[in-house]
Amino acid sequence: MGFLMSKLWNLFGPEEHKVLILGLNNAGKTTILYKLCLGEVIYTTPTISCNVEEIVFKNFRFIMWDIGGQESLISTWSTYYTDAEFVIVVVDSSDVERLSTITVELHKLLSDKQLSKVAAVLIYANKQDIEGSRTPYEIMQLLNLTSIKELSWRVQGCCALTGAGLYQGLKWISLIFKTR
Ligand code: G3D
Repeated sequence: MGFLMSKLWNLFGPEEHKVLILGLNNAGKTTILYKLCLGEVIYTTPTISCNVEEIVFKNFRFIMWDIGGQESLISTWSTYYTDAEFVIVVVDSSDVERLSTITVELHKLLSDKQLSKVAAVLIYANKQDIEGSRTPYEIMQLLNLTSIKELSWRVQGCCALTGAGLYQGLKWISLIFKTR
């Protein structure tokens, strides 16, 4: 009976999709992940390898992989790419100095053949609450997103501490999967 139920759940339950959350350390990746799944801000420590959580939203089951973003870990990102269907890149909009680093890493990862199943990328322009942060439009320009023609992208301004903007991003992800 249990086996039958699990088969039926697989057939009619929420579709499962692997989503990668990438970005430099301190961008707010882990804060976003736990704000989305628990609705609260948790005390974060630097992610050494990854945090994996499940978020069920609008009949989709997103398995979210929050990958460590310290410089020494960036070279390990590709070990998580297998079967990924969606990429979220989190940018600290107040950290102007490192925007060029994340621009290089973003374009590098989007040209990786292992991510061929990825049809769209969401950029969370995080920390919009900090004075002097770049706006989502400025982030779009600085990341040179208009040069990306092969897949859909969207910049969503957000503040992980209050949750502002996070669900709009999640809604866009579910729309992408609905229209595939
Ligand atoms: P990471 O997982 O990308 O490395 P974290 O980043 O989620 O660990 O967040 C790094 C720090 O940024 C944390 O502060 C966290 O509270 C803060 N932070 C995350 N999102 C926001 C935001 O939208 N606005 C502001 N002002 N701060 C944010 P600490 O002090 O714990 O290092």
